[in-house]
Amino acid sequence: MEHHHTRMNHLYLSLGTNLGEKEQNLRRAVDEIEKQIGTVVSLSAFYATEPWGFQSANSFLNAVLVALTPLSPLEALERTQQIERLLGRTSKSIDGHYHDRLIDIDLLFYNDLVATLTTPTGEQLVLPHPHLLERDFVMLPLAEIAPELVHPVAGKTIRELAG
Ligand code: PH2
Ligand code: MG
Ligand code: MG
Repeated sequence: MEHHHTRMNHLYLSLGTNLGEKEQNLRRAVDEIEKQIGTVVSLSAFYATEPWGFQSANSFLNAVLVALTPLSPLEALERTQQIERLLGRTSKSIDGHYHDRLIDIDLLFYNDLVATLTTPTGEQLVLPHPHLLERDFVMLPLAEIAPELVHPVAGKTIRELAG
């Protein structure tokens, strides 16, 4: 019998929550990512962080993970958005105005892909995530699990960039 191997891709995701049972929200998100996207090969600690880019009384819990996935970037985005809805997220940021949320799952890197992709509904997916370098709530957990990862645009490692 012939064996067909699906090519596995390294997908880096950022998770954030600042409402409800935050630790449980992150754990449920990780479980669903395992079920719907692929094996989670590395997961950072959960970092308590202050809201960045908007005012809120509700502090965040953030984490970063790497999953091995057979999915394309747009398929993975569709699944992350489905998981956000499953976990109770009702609204998205509009024009860069952020708000409190039960769960946010963002795509950070897909292998070393540099691309802007358009979803069937006309949204844009930019990879690598265009704001990750300026955000400690992403860079610190990322430096924990992937210090040697080279940012394909900056051409430097996460360790160098987080320093
Ligand atoms: N997410 C944002 C905006 N601000 N701040 C923190 N601390 N953590 C986040 O996950 C976060 C944020 C946009 O999605
Ligand atoms: Mg986000
Ligand atoms: Mg998001």
